[in-house]
Amino acid sequence: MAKGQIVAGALAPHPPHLVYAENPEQNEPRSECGWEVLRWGYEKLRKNILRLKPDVLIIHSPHWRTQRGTHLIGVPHLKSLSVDPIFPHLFRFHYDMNFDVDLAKSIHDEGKKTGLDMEMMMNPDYRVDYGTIVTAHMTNPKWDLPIVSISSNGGASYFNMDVMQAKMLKLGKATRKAVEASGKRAVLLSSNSLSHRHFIEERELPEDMSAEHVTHHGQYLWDMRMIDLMKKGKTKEIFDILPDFTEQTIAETDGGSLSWMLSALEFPTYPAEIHAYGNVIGTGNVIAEWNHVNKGPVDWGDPKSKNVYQEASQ
Ligand code: 2X7
Ligand code: FE2
Repeated sequence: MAKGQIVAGALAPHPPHLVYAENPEQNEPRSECGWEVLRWGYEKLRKNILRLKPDVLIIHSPHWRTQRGTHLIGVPHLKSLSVDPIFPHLFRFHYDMNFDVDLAKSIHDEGKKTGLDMEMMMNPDYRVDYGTIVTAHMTNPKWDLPIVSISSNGGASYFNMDVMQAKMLKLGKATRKAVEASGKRAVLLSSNSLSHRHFIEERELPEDMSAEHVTHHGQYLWDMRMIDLMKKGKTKEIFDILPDFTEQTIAETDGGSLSWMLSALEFPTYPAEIHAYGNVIGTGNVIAEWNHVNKGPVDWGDPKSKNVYQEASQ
């Protein structure tokens, strides 16, 4: 069996507004439009990573928070209704999802070997969190790839960010080992926004884009600093400033999704491709891709980029 590989990683945020604005048949509420820049960014991300012919999407979500340890969905199929607790008028999504339980179990086993507290989630009536669903839908609206769903862990609030980061370093390594042993091509998705100060009131029409902007300039500066580091390939520096960033922007990076992904990608030093930046109810969101086969943004005029995709189709 050929060695498996992580073909890409992406920062793939999950504001339910993006699904609402797309009007897929699975979501009950209807919208007129909204948050186009981010939605067009997802279109570009999708095009690039699906062309890499992945076998599986691995999603780490801050909205599945397990206080003790890391859990992975261990049942092959789940179908139900997901309602966003804060935006139930935007997100009532009928999901029907398949999970790659073999790969989830291998990540679980590899994590255990490194001393992490790991658990397989075996409840057949479990309700999947909206973070995982939004990221999965926006990345692959055809839903034709299985998912590995990984919980985030409460280490940052029980202890501190350093404890959480140390755990995510290990979880990233465990994920990489498991993917390599699986023979599969995996895309890693870190499901989180950047700056996370919400407005506390919503416009009557949620998709009224004349009201959408970052909560305040200080938050914007933090977002731009993070994006600049992504573009320069300085992912170790991102990891190092994450505790400060998280505190100053009350970001959901305290859940560890971004730290996990950067560790699994072995802290890329090549530039990420920034597909979009945009605000959702005041929060900052970036769609960023680390093309791990091309080792940098895809340039369609460059034969090296084309080869990456040709190899994937063979
Ligand atoms: O969970 C979220 C989020 N991360 C960002 C914006 C709006 C809603 O929900
Ligand atoms: Fe969130």
